[in-house]
Formats: sequence, structure tokens, C-alpha cells
Amino acid sequence: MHDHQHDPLRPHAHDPNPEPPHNDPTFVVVAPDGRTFHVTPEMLRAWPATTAEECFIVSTGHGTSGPFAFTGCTLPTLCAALGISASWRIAEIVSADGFGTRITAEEAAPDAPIGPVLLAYDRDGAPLSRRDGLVRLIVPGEREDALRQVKWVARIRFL
Ligand SMILES: Nc1nc2c(c(=O)[nH]1)N[C@H]1C(S)=C(S)[C@@H](COP(=O)(O)O)O[C@H]1N2
Ligand SMILES: [Mo]
Repeated sequence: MHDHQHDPLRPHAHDPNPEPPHNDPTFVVVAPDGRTFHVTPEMLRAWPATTAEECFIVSTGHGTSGPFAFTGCTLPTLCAALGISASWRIAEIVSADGFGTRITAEEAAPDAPIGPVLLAYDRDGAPLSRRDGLVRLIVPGEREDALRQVKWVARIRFL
């Protein structure tokens, strides 16, 4: 029974959604000054790539999968490509099925202990399918419950 409103940025452990909410992998980026951008996987592929080796998706209900090598863009790379100032402190990342997490600027740094945090489009050198989560947020150091491994990123807001 739910006695509180669902907050996508504070999901509780649950059965992961296996089906993409829709087929368009385009996501919206909102800059701190309110400018918005539409970003496609093709745009991400044109920007500097980062690979995170030895990633695991740890599902509390369905066990662990991996290790995987995920490739994608870091949040600082995304911001540089879009001309968003590096002075943001928090990124709110929400999927099309209402699932999300917050990434701090410290966590987003490419050399952060929890990272490199990625907007991933490849897994083990092959394109992620939409069903696999394209575009998927990968937080390599999260090994508890996969609640930050957000599939189908739909909106990123930098604060
Ligand atoms: N958009 C979205 N991302 C999500 C979820 C979800 O329901 N929707 N479930 C999370 C949970 S609880 C798990 S265990 C993993 C499952 O990832 P997998 O489908 O790659 O195994 O995705 C995470 N990311
Ligand atoms: Mo999960």
C-alpha cells in the first residue's frame, strides 16, 4: 500500500520495468539558465566517448548481470558539447517511465570513485537496443540495487 506520492527521484526497490515506455531515445536537457536541448544517441556518438569497464547491474529481484563494459558520454562532456556552464551542482535524471536519480557534480567527474558516470549507448562494443535501455545512465560504483542505473533517460535537468 502506498501512503505517499511517488517521487521518481526516490524510487524504492521494485521489479524493474522490462519494456521501453516508447521507442524514441531522444532526451531533453534543461540547463540551469532554462535553455533546453534535444539530444539523440547520434549526437552522443559524435562527442568524446568514455568506457566504464567491469560494470554490474545488481537487481534485488532478478540477480546480478555483468560484467559489462558500457560506453557513452560523461555529464561534463554533454555540458561542454551543449555549451552549458560547468558550474552546476546537481543533475536530475528521469526516465520516460518515471524512474530517476540525482547525480552530484562530484559524482559526475570522470575520475570520481563511483564513476565514470555515463549516458551509455554501447554495451560490450555493440549498440544498446531500446529494450536494453538506450540511452541508459550507468553509475559504475553502484552495486547495491541498480536504482541508479536508469534506463530510457528522458530528461536531464542541471541545477
Ligand atoms: N527506466 C527504468 N530504469 C530502471 C528501472 C525501471 O523500472 N525503469 N528499474 C531499475 C531496477 S530496479 C533494476 S534491477 C535495473 C534492471 O536492469 P536490467 O533490465 O538491465 O536488468 O534497472 C533499473 N533501471
Ligand atoms: Mo531492481
